[in-house]
Amino acid sequence: METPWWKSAVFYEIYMPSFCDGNGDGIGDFAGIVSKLDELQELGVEGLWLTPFYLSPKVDNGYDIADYTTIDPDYGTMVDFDTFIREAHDRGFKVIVDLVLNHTSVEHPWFKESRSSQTNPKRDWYIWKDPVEGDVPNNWESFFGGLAWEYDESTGQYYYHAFAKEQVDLNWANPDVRTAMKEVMGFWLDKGINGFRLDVINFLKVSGEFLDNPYDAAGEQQHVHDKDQAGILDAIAEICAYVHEREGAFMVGEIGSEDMDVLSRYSGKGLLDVVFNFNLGSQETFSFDRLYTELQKMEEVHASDQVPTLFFSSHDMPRHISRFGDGNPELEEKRAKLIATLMLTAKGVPFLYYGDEIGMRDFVAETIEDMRDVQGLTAYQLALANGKSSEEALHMANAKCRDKSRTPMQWTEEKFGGFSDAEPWIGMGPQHRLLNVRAEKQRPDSIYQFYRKLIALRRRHPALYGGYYALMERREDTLLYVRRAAGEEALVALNFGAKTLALSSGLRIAGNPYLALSNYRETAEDFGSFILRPYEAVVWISETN
Ligand code: ISL
Ligand code: CA
Repeated sequence: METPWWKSAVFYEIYMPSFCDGNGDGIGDFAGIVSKLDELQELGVEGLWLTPFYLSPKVDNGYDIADYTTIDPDYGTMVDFDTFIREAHDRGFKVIVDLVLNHTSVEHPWFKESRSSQTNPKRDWYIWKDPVEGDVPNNWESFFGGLAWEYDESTGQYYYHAFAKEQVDLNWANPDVRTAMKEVMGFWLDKGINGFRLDVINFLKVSGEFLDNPYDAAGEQQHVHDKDQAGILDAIAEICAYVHEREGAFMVGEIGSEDMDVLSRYSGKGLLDVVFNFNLGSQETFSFDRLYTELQKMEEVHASDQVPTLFFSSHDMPRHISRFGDGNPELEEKRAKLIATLMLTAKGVPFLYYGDEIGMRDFVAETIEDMRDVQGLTAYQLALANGKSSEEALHMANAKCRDKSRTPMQWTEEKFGGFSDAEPWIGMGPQHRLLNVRAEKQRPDSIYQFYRKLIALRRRHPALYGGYYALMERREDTLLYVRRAAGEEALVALNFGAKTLALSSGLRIAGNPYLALSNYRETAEDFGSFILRPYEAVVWISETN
């Protein structure tokens, strides 16, 4: 059987409103993306993941869909979408679209019908419950803060929402919901897309008993009854069977779980192709021990037919360069290149987040008026309701706010970064006049140039994406692994520590290895006496026949 395309692809996440504005209204769109496809080709990525672009009131930037088969006018028209797909395919890209199957917007016609009366045929498409002793049905909390139940005056029941109250959870126990969603998936597959990124796919089912969730010692609610429920795999298998009928269609599921055993249930034969594992890349500050432990767990748990995912930033996470940063730009760049090398050469499917290739830094809202994210704004309102001052509330909101990594892509040193001629919908990221594609193309040792070289190297060497992988060992804060494919072997050494290490003793690689990549300018090219300087990343490759 031919190896599926996604096993060798480098994916690139495009956050729709922030990539490129083609019509000058300050919001990214399809025309803008089309104008940057040559740039993406130059970078070398192959898979494009687009965040939701469907009709939406955008309470949660499109993760609240009001019509699954209409393009939101902010992003263009269906003609613009078709043009994008054609232009992307012409350049050899594969496109995956982000689909939110767990919930719809309150403005979706299905929900409007559902809420119109208790006897409406679509009532059961959502999760409605009677009040219990005049109050909410149980203690389930929303992931954005506050309770997950909203009372509907006109019909006297509560509806369930795992996220914002404008994002209503569908009832996946109802077979009509499944059928409707399969039709939606078929619609986009017919349009020529190559797969789906499935939002919060482990949330599709909630416990039918609606028991209260427990709390941990710190008073945090444990989501025991509202995700990863019995029967969830049947629902996922049903949609996977439907999608996989199409040649080469790829499915990546977003699963938020710290438990690798839970995670690994969702992918494999008849299920999702891969799932996002947040545990590797989402640490708040950098810890080599934690990184090493997570890589080991990934090795142990993933069965041979399972492929992990590798990512360190996304539209829900602060950027890793800021998160792991210490204010020293030179070290931050070195560490970003280390992370890049790990993402692109360890075992797994890499997902690069737009802007990470130029070292874009996090944005922090200075006033509440600058804040856009519903999670941040909800935290602000809850803090005020709890008697906090507006200053304290802003501080607490910023801790939750996901705007940090959602600022406009920085193409040039211009006022709005070459993203738009008009004021963008969200503030510009820090230092955008310095950190931009144009400037980084001119600097030979920029993060951008490093990514470009790394991606090209990976494309030339199957050992770096396929075949054998062994997490060898750690020496101090250095990570070592070997990769092997027919006719070639690679050794990757990543020094996440500040100490210089002499490494040659005891390290073995077949053939005559040559230095294929380093994040230092001058590196000794003799494997026999090889030394790893602070924060150095190197890739040695040798031909073995
Ligand atoms: O559930 C979590 C942890 O167990 C969360 O981290 C959750 O996985 C995450 O918030 C889900 O994100 C996705 O769905 C949201 C949307 O706001 C995000 O942007 C999206 O990536 C609701 O659709
Ligand atoms: Ca626009």
